[in-house]
Amino acid sequence: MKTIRNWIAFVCCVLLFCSFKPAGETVTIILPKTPHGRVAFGAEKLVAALKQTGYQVTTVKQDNPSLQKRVIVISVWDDALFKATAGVFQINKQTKPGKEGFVLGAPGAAVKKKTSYAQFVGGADASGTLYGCLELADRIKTTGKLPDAITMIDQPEMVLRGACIGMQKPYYLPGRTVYEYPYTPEQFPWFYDKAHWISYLDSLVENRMNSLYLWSGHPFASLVKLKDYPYAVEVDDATFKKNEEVFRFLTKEADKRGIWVIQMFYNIIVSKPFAEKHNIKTQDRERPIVPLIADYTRKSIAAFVQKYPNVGLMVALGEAMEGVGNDDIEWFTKTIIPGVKDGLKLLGKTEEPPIVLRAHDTDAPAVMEAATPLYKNLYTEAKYNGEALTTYTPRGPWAELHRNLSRNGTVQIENVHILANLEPFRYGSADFIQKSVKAMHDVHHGNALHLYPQASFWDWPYAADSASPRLLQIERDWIWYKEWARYAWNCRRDRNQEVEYWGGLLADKFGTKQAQGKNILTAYEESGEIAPKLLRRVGITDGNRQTLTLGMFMNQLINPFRFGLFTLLYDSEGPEGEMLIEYAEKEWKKEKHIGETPVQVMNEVVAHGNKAVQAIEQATAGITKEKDEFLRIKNDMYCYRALANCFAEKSKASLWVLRYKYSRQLSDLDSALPYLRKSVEYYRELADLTKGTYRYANSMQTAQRKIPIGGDNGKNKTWVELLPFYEKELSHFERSIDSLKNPKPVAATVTKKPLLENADVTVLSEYAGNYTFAVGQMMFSDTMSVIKNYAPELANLKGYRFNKARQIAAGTTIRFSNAKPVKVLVGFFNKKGPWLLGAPELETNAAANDYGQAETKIANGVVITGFPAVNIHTYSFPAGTNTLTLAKGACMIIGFIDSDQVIKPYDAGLVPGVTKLELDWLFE
Ligand code: ADA
Repeated sequence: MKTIRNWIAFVCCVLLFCSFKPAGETVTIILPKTPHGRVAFGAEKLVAALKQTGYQVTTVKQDNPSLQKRVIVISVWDDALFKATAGVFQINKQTKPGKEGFVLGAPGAAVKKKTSYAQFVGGADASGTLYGCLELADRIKTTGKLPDAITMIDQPEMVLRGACIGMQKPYYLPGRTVYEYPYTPEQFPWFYDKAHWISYLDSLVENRMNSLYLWSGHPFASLVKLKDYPYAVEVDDATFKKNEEVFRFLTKEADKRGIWVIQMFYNIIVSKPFAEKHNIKTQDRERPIVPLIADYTRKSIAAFVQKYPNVGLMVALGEAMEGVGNDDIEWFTKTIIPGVKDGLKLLGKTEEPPIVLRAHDTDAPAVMEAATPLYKNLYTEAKYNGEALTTYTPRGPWAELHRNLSRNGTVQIENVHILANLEPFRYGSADFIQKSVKAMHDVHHGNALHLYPQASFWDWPYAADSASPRLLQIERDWIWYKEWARYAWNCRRDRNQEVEYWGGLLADKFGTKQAQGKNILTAYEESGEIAPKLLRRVGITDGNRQTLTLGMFMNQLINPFRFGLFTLLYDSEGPEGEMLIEYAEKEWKKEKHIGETPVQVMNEVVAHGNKAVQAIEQATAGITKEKDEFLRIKNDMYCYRALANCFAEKSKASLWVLRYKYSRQLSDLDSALPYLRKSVEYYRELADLTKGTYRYANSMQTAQRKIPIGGDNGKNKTWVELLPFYEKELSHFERSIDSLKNPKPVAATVTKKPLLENADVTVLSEYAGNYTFAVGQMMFSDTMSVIKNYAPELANLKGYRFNKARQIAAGTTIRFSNAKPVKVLVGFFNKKGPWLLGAPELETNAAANDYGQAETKIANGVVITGFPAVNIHTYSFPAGTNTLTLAKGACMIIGFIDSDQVIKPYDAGLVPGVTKLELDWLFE
């Protein structure tokens, strides 16, 4: 790192303009006799820039050139051409730049006399030479002329600078589940479009990106055939051939541009035909490692490495495999690494291709410890701010994990994952992004970037705009890619110059003046603070379980724990500060506030929204190019303002409602009402602004989306669809206040919950007896803990007792048959502990809602001596014979109920020592 910075500090640039007119001037490009593909590609780009500017260009390939004419010598350090010419160009051979670096050199006096122009491009390696050519080409394009002389040395700061594409869809395919998308022309027509690839790869290289990640659950059955498992292939022969051809084309074209293709896959997923043949599930988190699947996976990897030796692999050890414990280590060290080594043996090679280990849903430091003695070329990767962009001041345990990986691995890659809080509006804050990249280095100690699309990850290559024909992400979100890439190359750039730089680019794009370009940048930077600040202060999760721009319900603001608050968001992914509930409590108790408060954030986001709108308005008059796109940016700024205002009003309403919890004064609820009304007005504005301009807010359109509301079957993805819910919430609140003011004989306050009744099931597997819900009952056969308190509606249920030690060692399985659909009530202890089973968590397990189990149905519903309080979730099963398999760890099987018994989610509040007033009924 330090060396890189020193090198960058070396960068020195002298730019003098030529006096002659380019038209008709001839320039000779001298290339090595047998140039590397990347060098030839760089030269092509340089030639194109020269021709575009009016030069006549001749290209020669020779290692010992005469330098009589106007020449540009292009070489790689230490090649014959370099040796023959470096001296003439006064290149100090000792000052070789680092990996991917380059030198642009001006001639010494002797050559200067003979030629009115000469220039030298020398790269530390082929990629460096390519980047040197691109640098020169950019300067020609900007000034319209060949610069007379440039001396410059430069190299990237981050060693990997990559973007990713999801081979995934917004919906599940019939009969399949998350991540399972075979590579076919029906699903991914763009994958077979070579022109699309070329323009994408060109945009990557233009941004000096050097890696491209393809994300898929199980790519192997679309790309390799195995002798032992011929039936595993899941595409027809013609498609298989096309896939081979496209993959080869892609890797070749990428390589030319200095881009390394990396195929990502999830574990343990098998192909659908493989699963059908063996009568197993395609993925099953609770399934232990079985020899058949291990063998199939190992052979798939070996065949892949053999066939595509220049493709790297990226592995998610979690998802579809339990996230912690020895299985991950076993799988990585005994299946994946051996698979890669087998492939190398088949190839007769010893040079190890890189393997990137994702820290997602696994104990990556432990896996690295076990794997490094076995394999040298390992990288690690972890999400920068979860599946969102929330801060450039990361901290806490998540930052510590990054530093740990950076200490112990080779290179730690910072993953800007799905931007669940930015979807779908445009994002272009150079300031936020530059600061984030600095934090990646300085706080996380990362030295590589893996960048997701700004929005619509699941809908590649399209953006969410309603525009027709559909907008392409790489075109719409050009500034997103450019900003990250520019700072991945070098984040230590002077801010004032950066404002000029981006202002200039924007002015150019929209055919306006520099001042207006800067206004557009201001609009991006002001709006760019809104979503990060909102999510980190009032959000439920950093995961794509929440779509922030669709808003939030009152209960999510005033009772976030009921919705499975993901605490990392608060302790790692933002500055220290307070949640609404904490702020309200402190206000009531007159305690000192700490750090960033929600009130402060709400004032700030409103100001950001106003400034963004003001800045974009100031830019409007001068726009002469790309007017439609400018109007879309403008609309996004108005959307952001409406969103910020809506959240601000709703937060004010929440604070009054939370005050009521302590004061019990109805006047506090009265005070909340106008704010809630105002928030609905702003939401209506947002719905109007997005009607006809956006197809959707979120691109993952499945039941995995939970906040503000379930996204089952592609529903609830637009603001127009959501508005009635918010209107209903408001009228419900109005009625609730009325009923409190005019109590009827039975006040419409907290209604008594109906008793839950046992469903008719026959349990076929072993368990250790039943218990009833009564104080003093034991729910584990090997532990003396007893029930201390429970939600009254559980009173009739028959619980199933298990041996806790066995649950911890082997998990919990219960097989049963039922004539009618049922739900199993499972209790999860609401604190994390090494031997406690964690509740289903969509942040780390995309299949965590397959049985409808993600949401807590009754929070704090049972209290047991010596244990944290219990949150109750339900798993739904159809009629028939079923098995519920839970991972290792202690949990409670509370009973079976008929599917049609509805449990309206709420917090029973049986937490010892906490004053509780149920407020949720006010809004739903
Ligand atoms: C979560 C998220 C998925 C995916 C995954 C991952 O499960 O819901 O959409 O992003 O993480 O691979 O990190």
